[in-house]
Amino acid sequence: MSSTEKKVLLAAPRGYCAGVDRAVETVEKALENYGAPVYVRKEIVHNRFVVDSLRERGAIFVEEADEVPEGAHLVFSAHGISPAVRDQAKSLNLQTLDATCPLVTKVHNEAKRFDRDGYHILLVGHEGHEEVEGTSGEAPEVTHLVDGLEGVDQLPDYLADEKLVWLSQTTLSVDETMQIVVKLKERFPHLQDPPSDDICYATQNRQVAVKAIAPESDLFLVVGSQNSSNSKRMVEVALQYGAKASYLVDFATQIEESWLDGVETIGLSSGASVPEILVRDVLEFLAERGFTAVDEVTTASEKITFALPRELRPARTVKQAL
Ligand code: 0CJ
Ligand code: F3S
Repeated sequence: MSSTEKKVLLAAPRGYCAGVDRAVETVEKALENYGAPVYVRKEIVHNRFVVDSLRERGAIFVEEADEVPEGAHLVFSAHGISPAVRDQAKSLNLQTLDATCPLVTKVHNEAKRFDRDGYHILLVGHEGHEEVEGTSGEAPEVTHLVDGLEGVDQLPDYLADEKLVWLSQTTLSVDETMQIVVKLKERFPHLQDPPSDDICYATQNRQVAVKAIAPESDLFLVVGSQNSSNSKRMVEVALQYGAKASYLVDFATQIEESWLDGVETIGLSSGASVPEILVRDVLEFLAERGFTAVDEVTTASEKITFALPRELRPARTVKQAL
């Protein structure tokens, strides 16, 4: 084999996680069962192609529940909602379907429990992200956002006898979060760890796969949207682990020809909200430019699936006793 062969190293796992699969199917099934339109609060997942495709099939995306006609069906997005949003939808008599990822709900439950037990919660996450808004809303009085390393300096002084725990958004950089926690513990040595990882399995697995490929990559492409936290983190991780350049693209058509100048090895992956068809389009685009060899690099296998919201599960057939 020539040492100058152009090739693609394709990361696995990549693309849809179990929570996204469930959220997208929730909207699809709702359209099928109830007919269009079905309303969705915020983007069901942070992916342009997914949102546009569902819109074409009759989903109407709104910012808030008060934009939805009384009695209509409203789906809550994968990123979760605060109790205030749930209450508002109820008061408006909407028929709600909750597509919040169960791994986000797990963090909500931790926040509720620590609030009940008298803790202050330091929530590591990105300001303005819907997931952080939802989780903070579970315990607004005691939750303090820590956005990046600088966020640590902005916190008030907590006394040593005040109970303190950190939780996080599910889609952060694992390495950056650990750096933030180290800094938090320097300031607050009595800070407690969460009972289990809040950064979800899918976010972690996608970052591990990027780390395996990045050192060999002249260019690392991540398919994903600009507002997708987990996809953006993958670009950062690729650069930190040695990729010479890295870009986030929604579509193959956004790849600039100049990015390929002098490039032999391209790393390729996709965020947790990205359908595989978009990766296939990128592979086709690259093959047309001589990158025909594709090696898949697998660092984990994912088997996890989540059941649909109860309202959309097929009715159970009860066996008649003989
Ligand atoms: O927060 C989540 C439940 C992740 C959903 C999947 O990814 P995406 O791109 O919709 O959202 P993030 O911006 O949180 O990565
Ligand atoms: Fe859930 Fe993680 Fe996906 S929190 S929606 S499994 S990125």
